[in-house]
Amino acid sequence: MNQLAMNTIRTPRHDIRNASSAPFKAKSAGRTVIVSNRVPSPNEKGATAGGLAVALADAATPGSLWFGWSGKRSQETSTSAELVEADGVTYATIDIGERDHIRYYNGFANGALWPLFHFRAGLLMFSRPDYDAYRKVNKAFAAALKPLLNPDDLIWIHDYQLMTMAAELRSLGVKNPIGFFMHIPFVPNELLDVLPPAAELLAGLAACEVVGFQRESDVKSFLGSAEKFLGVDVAADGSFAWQERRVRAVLTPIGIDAQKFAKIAERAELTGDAKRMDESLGDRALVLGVDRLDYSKGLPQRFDAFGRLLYCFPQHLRQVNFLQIAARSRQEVGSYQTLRRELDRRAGDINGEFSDFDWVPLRYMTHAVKRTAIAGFYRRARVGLVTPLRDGMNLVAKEYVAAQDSEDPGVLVLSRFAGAADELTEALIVNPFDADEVAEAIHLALTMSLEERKQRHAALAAKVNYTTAQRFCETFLGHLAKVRPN
Ligand code: GDG
Repeated sequence: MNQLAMNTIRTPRHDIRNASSAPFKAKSAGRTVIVSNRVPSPNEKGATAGGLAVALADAATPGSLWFGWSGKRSQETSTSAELVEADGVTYATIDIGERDHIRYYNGFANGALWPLFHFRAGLLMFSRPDYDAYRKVNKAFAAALKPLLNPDDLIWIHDYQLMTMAAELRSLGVKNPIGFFMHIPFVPNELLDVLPPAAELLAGLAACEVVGFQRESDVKSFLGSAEKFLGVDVAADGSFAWQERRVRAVLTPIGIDAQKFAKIAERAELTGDAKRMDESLGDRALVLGVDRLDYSKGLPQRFDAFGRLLYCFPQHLRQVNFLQIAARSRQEVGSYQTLRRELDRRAGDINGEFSDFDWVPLRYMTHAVKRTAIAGFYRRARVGLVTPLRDGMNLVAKEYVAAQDSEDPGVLVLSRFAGAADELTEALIVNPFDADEVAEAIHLALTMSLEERKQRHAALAAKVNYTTAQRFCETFLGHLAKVRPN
């Protein structure tokens, strides 16, 4: 591929002087129409577990429309939406049929796309009926959205569950600018090749004018795959011609509302949850992991690394507690059930090996915790362990940095396979497959001087305060607003 094709559009990074705090309004007369698999209920906007809903709360400004699945499974997939308005935002949702949902969501999206796009081809379960249901649901989404559209709307589709929706909208005659943002990694064409409908999925994305990614390597993989499967020529600016439009790949890493999160964390120190945590820890240091229970997050490897810490650095015995919050997700998918059993076993092994009658090193829970409590735990934690085997971005890493007390901050240990590692270079960057390397990083974090902790944290906080959720929305929609109608 043309080397210059890598020069994709980039936001100048980390200049916090230019970070605006005013709510974003796309420079277009039309509305922003957000499309995502799940639509948060209006009352819990921004409060749900899961990165996408949290980050998109900023794009759902008054006047916008948020379209997607209601969360309800019905007899059949509906093709007309129910509308609810709250705070000036219209939430439009459809129900998905029970059987379609099992095949579309558990089957193709989470049984085939999720593992493959996290570089786990060995876990991929492809079946033609699952893929047919995926196409059917994407088509139903398009059919239900079309009557709600105005000609000057900007349509912004999110994530791997909806890769063919833009193509369905085009075949219904929709001419509006369409953008797509991929929250998870994109794989090199050699890996994508194992997926039978690879070319159709790419054609689905190529029905958009703007396709956004978390990392430079994702942009590169997408463009390389477009060359291979669609036979296009990629130009120096990272764009290519496909059917009657130009498709542009852009780098728009996602972020959080760091200032708001910092305030939540500060206030959380005063809550009952924080006090209970303090009492239970005493003088011991807290090492913390917060993840959905997902094999991409590297939890078995993380448990092993903690075991290696206790074995190789016995000075930490009785001085440290590792809390892993691993909220259950996708429990209908077999590989998630297997992971849960595996973690139960490893947690038992570690606690059996190292516990004393009055000290248990590893606390492991699989139910979700309130967002405020999590913010307070981040602030209390001397070490934030974010060690996914592969992750689009990982917002937990950014939340952990935002939650710290800048006068006595904790240390982030971060996998180099998380998108966040491209930006958060002052974290202790590790290879999560190497338990000893991660154990050494935890040891270093636990023994790091206050001065070094403050230096690292100041640099990280500046970045997290720059690449915010708002800037992410602003940058992506800015690209989309520039698209000229066909
Ligand atoms: C996808 C991509 C990308 C976690 N446990 C609880 C809880 N959480 C919250 C965290 C954080 C969010 O969920 C998780 O966000 P991540 O970014 O870490 O991960 P994914 O859900 O896999 O998100 C990812 C993201 O999309 C955005 O583009 O960064 O790479 O995989 O906000 O705090 N929240 C509550 N209770 C929990 O127990 N309330």
